[in-house]
Parts: sequence; C-alpha cells; structure tokens
Amino acid sequence: MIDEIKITKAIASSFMDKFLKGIECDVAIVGAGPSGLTASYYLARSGFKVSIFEKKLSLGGGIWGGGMMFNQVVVQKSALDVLDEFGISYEEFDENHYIVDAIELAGTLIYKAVKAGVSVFNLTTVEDVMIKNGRISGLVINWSAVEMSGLHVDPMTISAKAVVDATGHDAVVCRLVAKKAGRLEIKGERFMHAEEGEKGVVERTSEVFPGLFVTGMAVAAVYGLPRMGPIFGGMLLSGKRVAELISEKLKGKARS
Ligand code: 48F
Repeated sequence: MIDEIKITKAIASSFMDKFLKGIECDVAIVGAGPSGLTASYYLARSGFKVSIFEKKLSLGGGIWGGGMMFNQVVVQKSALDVLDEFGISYEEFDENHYIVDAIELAGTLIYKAVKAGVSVFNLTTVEDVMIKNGRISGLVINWSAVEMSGLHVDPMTISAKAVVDATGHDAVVCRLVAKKAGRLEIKGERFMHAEEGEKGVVERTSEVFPGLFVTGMAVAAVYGLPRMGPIFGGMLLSGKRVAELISEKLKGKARS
C-alpha cells in the first residue's frame, strides 16, 4: 500500500541528510553551468567533498539553448579529451571544430557529476560570502523562491575550504567580494573574439582572493576578456583547470 505520509517523511528526512552532509564541504561551487559541472566532477572524482549550488530549477546553465536556440554547440580539438572522459559524443565539422548535441552535453555533465558524488542543491541562490581571517570560508545561501518573491526570510551559512565562482557572465561571487572586501577588481567582459576569449578563460582560471577560485565566463568578467559565444571547449577546460588548482592547494594544505 502506498502511504502519502511515508512519501513526505522519506523526502524530508533524506533531503535533510543530504543538506547536512553538503553544508560542510571541501569545495563549494556556485553555478552549475558547463564550467561548474566539469569542475565538480573532477574534484569529486579526486575524493573531495563537493557541493554545487544552482539558483535555477535545472542545472546546465547556458548549454541547453546552444547558439541562438539552435541546440547544438561547438567544441574545439583541444577539449576533446574532456568530452572523451565524460563519454560525450561529437562529430567533426572541420579539423578544429567539432559539433556536440547541447542536450547530450548538459545531460551527461549533470549525470556524471551526480554519479561522482557531488551534492547538488538546485533552487538555491548564493547571496553572500563568509570571510574570516582574510579568506573566504563559506557561503550565505537562501531558497531562490525567497529571493524571487522578495519575502523577508534570513539566509543560512555553509562552510567550505575552497569556493568556486562558476556563475558565468555575472561573476556574482567575485562581485560580492570586490564590493564588500575590496582587494579584487572586476574588469567586465569585453566584445566577441572567440579565439582570444577561449584561450584567456583557460589561462586566467585562478584563485582570485584567498579561498576563492574563478572558472568559466566568470573569468572573462573578472579579467576583462572577450566573449566567445556557443563554443564550449574553454568552459570545459577551465572547469578541469580549476579542479586541478584546488586539488593541488587542498592536498598541499593537508600535507603541511
Ligand atoms: O552561465 P553559465 O552556463 O556559466 P559558465 O559555466 O558557461 C558559460 C556558457 O554557458 C556560455 C558561454 C560559452 O562560451 O559563454 O554562456 O561560465 O552557468 C552559470 C550558472 O550559475 C548560476 C546560473 O543560474 C547558471 O546556471 N548562478 C548565477 N548566479 C547564481 C547562480 C547565484 N547567485 N547562486 C547560484 N547559482
């Protein structure tokens, strides 16, 4: 017999377990677009406890709509290894441009992140940061529905050894730190230049404030790099790069 109250208890108690596990993590990633999802997968696979916070109902960020709602994206040759790692299929368009189905890309990145053990909190908006002793030590979160409705409900705080701003063009976390803590300048994303933008986003993926790392389009916003449109190799490679940087840092700390 199906019992409605058991359904309620099962959902409430299992979500609370997930929530309590997720609020003290090694790495908290803000934004579940291509860069954040890629980073979350590589970090979880390396054994870190990872939570990802996404303000929308569905994960995937700017992947789903492809270019101008044509739901295909392009990935350049240098990022094919990442597609292979995830088992995402692609078709050669020419020697440096490969076509990927946007739905397969989004769906697989999400699936692999969840299967790698990432704790996913959708419908959750990061609205502030916690800074202690000059470094980011956590995030202030609230339900997106609270933010959208303008209800006066206080947020709550989670802790992390490292935080990743993967919020895309808005670079929300970096802007908060720049405004409230200083010591970080946001230059703002520049015009379209795909080649320069793709290269720069990977090269400048970095720790921008103690404990705060930036990946994906947020890198372009922080460093004043060009935009690049529906080519996604840079997002995947930047996500992988930020995972490597954080792994080195946290493993180094554990040794010292
Ligand atoms: O925008 P988004 O896909 O960022 P990305 O990983 O990838 C950029 C590409 O999609 C595309 C592009 C490729 O060349 O230019 O635009 O850099 O994903 C960012 C995610 O962050 C979420 C937002 O809903 C989106 O899913 N997000 C933004 N602000 C917050 C947030 C916030 N305050 N709290 C939680 N999630």
